[in-house]
Amino acid sequence: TEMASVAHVLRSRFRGCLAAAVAGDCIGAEFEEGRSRPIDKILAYVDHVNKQRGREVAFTDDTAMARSVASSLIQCKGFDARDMATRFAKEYKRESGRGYGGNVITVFYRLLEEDLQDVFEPSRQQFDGRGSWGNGGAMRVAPVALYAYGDVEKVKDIAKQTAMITHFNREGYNGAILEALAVHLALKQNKDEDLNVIKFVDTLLEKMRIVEGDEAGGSQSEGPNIGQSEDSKTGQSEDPEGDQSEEEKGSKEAAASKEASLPNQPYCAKLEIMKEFLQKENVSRQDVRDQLGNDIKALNSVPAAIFSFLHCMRSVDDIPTDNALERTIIYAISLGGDTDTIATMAGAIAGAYYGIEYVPPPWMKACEGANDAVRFADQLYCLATGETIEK
Ligand code: R7I
Ligand code: MG
Ligand code: MG
Ligand code: MG
Repeated sequence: TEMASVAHVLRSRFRGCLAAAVAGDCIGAEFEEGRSRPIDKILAYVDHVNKQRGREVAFTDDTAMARSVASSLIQCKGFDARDMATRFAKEYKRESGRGYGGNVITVFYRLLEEDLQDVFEPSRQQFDGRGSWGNGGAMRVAPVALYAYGDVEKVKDIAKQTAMITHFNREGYNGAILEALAVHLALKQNKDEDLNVIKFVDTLLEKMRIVEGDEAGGSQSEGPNIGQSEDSKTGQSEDPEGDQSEEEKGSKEAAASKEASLPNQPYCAKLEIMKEFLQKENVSRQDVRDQLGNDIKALNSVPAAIFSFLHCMRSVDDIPTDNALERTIIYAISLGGDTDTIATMAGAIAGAYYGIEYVPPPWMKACEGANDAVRFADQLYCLATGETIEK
């Protein structure tokens, strides 16, 4: 029946979301923290992944934490901050070598203390009370968009809370909200119509104006950028391209002026830039890196992930595949910088739109945790829709 097929499509999109997020992390990890990568190297690596027989490509902290988000929501049938926090910390203790962010591990140790009263306290203490602006809250948020599928306010609320367990900085948790909204919006798109990329960004802008407006001038809006270039793992100070042309300098200035015109609304500023890019015939990867960013800050990676999805709805000259989900992940990696994280976030959005049929079967085989992701997706689907799945 028609109802059954609608349900089938939605379930495929839940599965696609979490499985493509895993694939983006696993494949992107090969290139993490690298300078921009020649596309040939990435295509060759994807070829190599496709030929893995029985050997796994490992996931990193991005997936490890997303699994904790999913299993906590499933086991608690809802958001429970303490349960989720404990899962994060125990998972870190179990496998600490997954490539976690440099400072978040301090939070994990404190979360394991038995006399901890407030689960948000360790996160609040990070970076002299400013909280982390890293992308660790955003990278793991996709299961929230699935769980809260029926209610966009719940998507925002739970996304913020899950992020705040480790990322108390406004830029840190607002990045998680934006990523969750993008996954949710992708899930909700009617695939019988062509996706209007400008409308997609406008919808996000409308929502982020409220998110960032609510807090404009709030106590946390000052100071999160202090010290970023010294401490950031992949800060723009180590510019891969070395000497810049006048044009590139101009493009960085353009981004800076957008941000200046929207004070306290840095994500809205990035979405405005994204809209301009999507209206252009050609956008260079260097422009994307300069103006949207590609590093470990949530503000410099969530926009790049969303852009990757929208840009790759159409063919991309140097990425020879007809599969738009595969193209999205390869393109996200080709931006360089924090590749596992940008690719996992782009993958989650693309998977939510295209569905599991678009995740290449060799990736499902090779990527560690891809099949677990399908199980988590089915369980979240049941919770979100109240349906049961016959095996
Ligand atoms: O955000 P987080 O979980 O790291 C996620 C990243 C992803 O790329 C993963 O794939 C993994 O590689 O790590 O971890 P945090 O430790 O909270 O933040 C990451 C880094 O961002 C920190 O180690 C700092 O270098 C930097 N950082 C800050 N630096 C100065 N001031 C984050 N917040 C601040 C800050 O407020
Ligand atoms: Mg990682
Ligand atoms: Mg890392
Ligand atoms: Mg990363």
